[in-house]
Amino acid sequence: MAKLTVIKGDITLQEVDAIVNAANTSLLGGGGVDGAIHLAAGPGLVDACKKLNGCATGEAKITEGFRLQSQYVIHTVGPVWHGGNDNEELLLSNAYHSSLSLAVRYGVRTIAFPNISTGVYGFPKHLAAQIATETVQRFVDEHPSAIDEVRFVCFDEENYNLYNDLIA
Ligand code: AR6
Repeated sequence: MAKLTVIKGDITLQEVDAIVNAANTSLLGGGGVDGAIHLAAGPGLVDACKKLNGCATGEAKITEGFRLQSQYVIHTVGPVWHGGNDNEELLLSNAYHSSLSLAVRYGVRTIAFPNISTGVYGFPKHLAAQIATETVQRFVDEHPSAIDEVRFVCFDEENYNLYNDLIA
């Protein structure tokens, strides 16, 4: 059974099979964690992304990790928070679920997630952490031997505390 773990840190430094990027629908880079991942991976990453034809919100696509420690980057797109009546909760859950499904298809056994949508996309952090942990727990329960570790990499103290409380 997979372990769910929580750390405070930088996702670009994680030694896991795949890291997940909180991208936008163009997949051509941006700020926040997306900018950090592209910077660390080097220009090969954007070249690979250009071939993917973008990504819909809640879906996921995969590339190599280029200069990263991780073999793969899974690019997903979380929803922009518009107040909660625009299907945001389901779309955020879908982003986690799609990323995990793709990971399993590529034989990924260890995967690290950032706190998708909780930066510039404005999703309330507590609700996002609940959705993330519930979606991941349900997935690993349904795929008990597929994944060894799902690591939530929190960049800010507030998310770190929220995840620690939920995982404990
Ligand atoms: N490692 C881990 N987490 C990080 C890092 C890092 N190096 N840097 C930031 N975070 P955001 P979103 C956290 O804004 O809300 C981009 O421009 C950050 O503290 O990166 O999904 C894309 O291109 C926050 O908790 O992503 C899209 O246009 C979390 O990552 C848009 O932002 C997500 O914040 C996506 O917005």
